[in-house]
Amino acid sequence: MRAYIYDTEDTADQRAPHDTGIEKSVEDLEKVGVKYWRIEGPNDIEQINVIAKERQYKNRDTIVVSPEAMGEVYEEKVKSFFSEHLHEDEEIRFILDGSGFFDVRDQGDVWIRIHLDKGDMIILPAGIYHRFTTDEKNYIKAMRLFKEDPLWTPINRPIADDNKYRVEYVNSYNVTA
Ligand code: KMT
Ligand code: NI
Repeated sequence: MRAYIYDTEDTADQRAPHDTGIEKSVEDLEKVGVKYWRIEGPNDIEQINVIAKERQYKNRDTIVVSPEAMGEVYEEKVKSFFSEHLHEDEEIRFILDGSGFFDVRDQGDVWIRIHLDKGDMIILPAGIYHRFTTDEKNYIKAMRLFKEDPLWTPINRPIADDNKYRVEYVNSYNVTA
């Protein structure tokens, strides 16, 4: 995992690093409610099972985002994952293989780019604005865990600004936007 401020001036493809070189720490991520774990070794799935049980995740699936797995809809899918949105429930991902970027808004509405690869696990809190993209390797395999079905649907910005989960999030994390 590596997190840094995303360079919005850089007009390269969304999958390019957009790296300002300004580093962000795990503590910086915690300040906006993002949780991060490194889960390695032969009992990785058992560790996931413990977290899933504690946090009451009932369902899970595995998604592969790549041109090989998705065929001609790959580019379209990657663009849709990159539209800024929130969820009414946590978004939890465990990276099984490959790599990709989760971008999250900080308290001042600045994009933090989080590069994840195999063994990284992340939880984005309900109500945080974020987006996802593969990186230039165009391959990620991830486990997605779900609590409740409808709460997992993406709600795009700015429609979500008045959403009660957004308002709760803004109030709990001192977010200005
Ligand atoms: C998301 O939330 O955008 C996704 O699930 C994308 C695939 S998970 C790496
Ligand atoms: Ni999402």
